[in-house]
Amino acid sequence: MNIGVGRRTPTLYVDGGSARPDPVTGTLTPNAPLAEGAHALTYTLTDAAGNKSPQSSPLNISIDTTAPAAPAAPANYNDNVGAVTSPTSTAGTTDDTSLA
Ligand SMILES: [Ca+2]
Ligand SMILES: [Ca+2]
Repeated sequence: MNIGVGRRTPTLYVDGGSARPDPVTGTLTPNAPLAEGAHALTYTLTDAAGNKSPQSSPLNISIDTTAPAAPAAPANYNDNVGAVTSPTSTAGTTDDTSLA
C-alpha cells in the first residue's frame, strides 16, 4: 500500500492489526502475509507532537489464491470438414484437424 512520501509517521491497519512503514518509499507492508478472504486496509498519520489522525476510509480487498476446480471434459467438437459434418460431433474419429 503506497501512501506517498514526506508524510508524518504512518501506521497501517490490516483488519485492525498494524504494519511496517517504509519512509523512503512511502509503502506500508503488513506484518504477516494476508490470508484468504476479505480484508480492510486503513492507515493513520501521526505528527511530530504525537497527534494521531483518525483512520482513513478503508481500502477493501479480497485475497483469492485458490484456483477454480477443473472444468468438465469438452462435450463435443465442430466437425466442418469432409462428407460427414456436425457442429456438435461426439464421434471418436474425425477427418477434421481443427477445433474451430
Ligand atoms: Ca468430417
Ligand atoms: Ca473443425
